[in-house]
Amino acid sequence: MADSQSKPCRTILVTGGTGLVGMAIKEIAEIGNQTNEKWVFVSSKDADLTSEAETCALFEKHKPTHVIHLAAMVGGLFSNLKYNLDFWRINIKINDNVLHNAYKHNVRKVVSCLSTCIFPDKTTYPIDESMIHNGPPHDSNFGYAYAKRMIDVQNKAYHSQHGCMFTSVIPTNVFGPHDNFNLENGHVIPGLIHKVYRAKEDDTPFTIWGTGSPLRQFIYSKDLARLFIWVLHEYDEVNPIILSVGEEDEVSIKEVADMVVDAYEFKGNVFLDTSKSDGQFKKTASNAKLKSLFPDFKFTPIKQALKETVTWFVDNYETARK
Ligand code: NAP
Ligand code: GFB
Repeated sequence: MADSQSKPCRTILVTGGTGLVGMAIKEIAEIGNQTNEKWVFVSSKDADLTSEAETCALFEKHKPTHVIHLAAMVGGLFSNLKYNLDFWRINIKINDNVLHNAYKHNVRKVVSCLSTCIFPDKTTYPIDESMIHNGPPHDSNFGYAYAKRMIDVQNKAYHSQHGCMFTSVIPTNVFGPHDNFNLENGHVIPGLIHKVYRAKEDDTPFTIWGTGSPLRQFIYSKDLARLFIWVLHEYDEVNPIILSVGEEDEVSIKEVADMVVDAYEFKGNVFLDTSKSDGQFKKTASNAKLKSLFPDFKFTPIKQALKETVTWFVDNYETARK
């Protein structure tokens, strides 16, 4: 953070700065405490980024030299199944407004956020960075996936036409404090954490949706935050980089549900509701590029990260997004 004595030589604007990933970056950036950096975390209350005029005014106000672009319409499987059109339209508008204003305001570097769900559904595994545009994404989230893919197209176009350093990262499923724990539109881990909380409180069974067999690589928001800051400082390619735990750390939905049960020491009944969709079976990603560039990075073990997230949810139950 910049103190009042020294003039920061970098102003880093974080769009989506109040969400799961933004709050984790805020925490890690504060620990890093670099005096030549001023961090500005914004939400839709500061500017509705679907509006070109509000986006432009935000850039005029803060004059960022760097942008971490997180703002998006975000949701879990069941929200994506219902709102593919909204995911497409809202995210396309936000991304175009942010990237074009970064260009117009001479931003030196933008790091945007994609997701491993944007890769082709019919593919070989593990998926790597070269495969983004190789075929249609899973049908459940085609609106979100194509909107995110277009960030990569747009980054390449700004680079080829104007020489801009606009890049992107591709995280797997994220979880941690400040997540969206809403059961209708949130992701699986916050959903499981919320459902076990309720089952324990009400002495009712805990129900996992789907068969529990799909596989996922989960990344803790605080690990993702460390990697985002490393990308901002050290990674200078327009092509994206996958930010993921290794293939060996992929777990099934049932396994992660069992870990949540253990974190709560929940002793009640557990059911699978197989009438609910499983979504994409897997999207196993390779972290070989990350490991080659940042070999010493250590991921938090998933059980420890889940325990910390459960503790945060219980401690912040009244105010958590749910
Ligand atoms: P989140 O917790 O839902 O936060 C979304 C953020 O975007 C909030 O700060 C929100 O502000 C802001 N936002 C939404 N619509 C906006 C608008 N029209 N104008 C301005 N700001 C707006 O999401 P997240 O999980 O942190 O996701 C961050 C990024 O990571 C996204 O780009 C997402 O696609 C990507 N990602 C997430 C996951 C995951 O599992 N969560 C996985 C891979 C990639 P308000 O609070 O004011 O609405
Ligand atoms: O995190 P999630 O919603 O999304 O996980 P995806 C869905 C998987 O978890 C499915 C099972 O297999 C569900 O059947 N599941 C079990 C649950 N219980 C629950 C629950 O309580 N809530 C939820 N949500 N699922 C999303 C994409 O895919 O991944 C988005 O749709 C986004 O676009 C995100 O990119 C990272 O991993 O399937």
